[in-house]
Amino acid sequence: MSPFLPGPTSHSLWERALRRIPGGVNSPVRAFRGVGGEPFLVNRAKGCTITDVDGRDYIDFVGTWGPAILGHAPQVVIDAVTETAKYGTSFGIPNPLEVEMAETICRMVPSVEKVRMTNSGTEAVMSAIRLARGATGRDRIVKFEGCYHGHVDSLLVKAGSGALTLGQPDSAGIPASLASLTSTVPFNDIEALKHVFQEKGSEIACVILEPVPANAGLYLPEPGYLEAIRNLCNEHGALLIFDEVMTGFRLAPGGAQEIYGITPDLTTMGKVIGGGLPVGAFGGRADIMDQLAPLGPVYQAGTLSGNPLALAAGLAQLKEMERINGWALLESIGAQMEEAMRCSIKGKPLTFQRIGSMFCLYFCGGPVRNLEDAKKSDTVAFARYFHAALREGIYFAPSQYEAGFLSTAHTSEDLARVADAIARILSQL
Ligand code: KE4
Repeated sequence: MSPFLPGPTSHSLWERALRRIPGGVNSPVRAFRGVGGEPFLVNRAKGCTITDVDGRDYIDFVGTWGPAILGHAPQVVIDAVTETAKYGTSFGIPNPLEVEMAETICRMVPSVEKVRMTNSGTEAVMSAIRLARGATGRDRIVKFEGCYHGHVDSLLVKAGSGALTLGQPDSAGIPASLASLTSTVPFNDIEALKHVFQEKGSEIACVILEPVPANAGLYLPEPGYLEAIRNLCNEHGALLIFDEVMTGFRLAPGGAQEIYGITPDLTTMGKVIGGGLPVGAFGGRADIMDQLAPLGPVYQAGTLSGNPLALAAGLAQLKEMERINGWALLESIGAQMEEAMRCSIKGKPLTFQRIGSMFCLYFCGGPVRNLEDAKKSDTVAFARYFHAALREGIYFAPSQYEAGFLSTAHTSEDLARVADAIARILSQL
């Protein structure tokens, strides 16, 4: 069935989805549980516009949760995937695109001396955690409240994103014995982290964090905080893992670590480097990465790891971002949005926070520095805002605890239209 011909309505498809897919969705955050109402189904997108199956257009500020940095269906990606697919979709044998992607990632992210591809961010994080444990011979992991690192057993502890939205930051199905090996601390509180290291420093294999936490909205590391974490890891022989699945290749060519000047031991990546196709990657110091099979004792594998279509899409996207200096454009677009949003929220109990092309409008006073602050948000008011925007053809992330994403496809005219709508909506909330 062509995605463009009139077909089943969004509602009828949703009814069918509910019968055969848990909660109607293949990922919980899509279910609108954080905002109420019935999700719509989309079967086409171009630039910054998504179109539901009933033909309604929306300006999209989710960008399929980060991959669509050039907007949806950029021609360079479509061409790369179409051309590559003519020669096969998967080989299970080393292919040239894997070499080119590895060299590209290592060039753009200097802390990454070697890298391995996976099929999702979760898989990248799961692998990095196992590698950290195998390389150090230690079992304990330290993570930060509200950070989300995919649905990895050891990390679904006080997690953000959908887990937080659904009020299940500690998932069922995870053995207490495993969760007990994960210590959590508040973000932007170096004393709390120092305390964990004082108590258990010799047990800690790694500290993993989103250098810019964007799964409880969006808040930023305070000056010196990331450096203090780096120093504590050095002092205690723990590895520092930056989860840059969302920030990587988006905030800068080299991600958040380029902006903040911190060198992690391992980095997890995803989203942008797949151009919208399934992808993840983890990489870092060669002496650690060489602990991986087939060289070393830490096993890790994947049938479709290094898939040629995903890598063709990701490489096309990275090359285009470099060709147009997309990061400078994203900063300009982000600054325009920030200026408009700040005008709209003046005098209201709202907080707008942004870095580059990632942002969050919190329905609480600010600044928002950590999960505790973020949870002060009025999620009922946020839900009203979300639906009012949707009625105006504007699609924000369906949860207060998610970040928004801009792309190079968002134009000044788009942002001006959105600013007018948001100003009107917020004045009426
Ligand atoms: P995936 O397994 O969903 O590809 O990546 C997991 C992941 C890892 N690390 C970070 C920092 C992430 O943000 C994510 C996934 N991001 C969410 C958005 N908050 C994906 C959306 C979803 O779960 O459907």
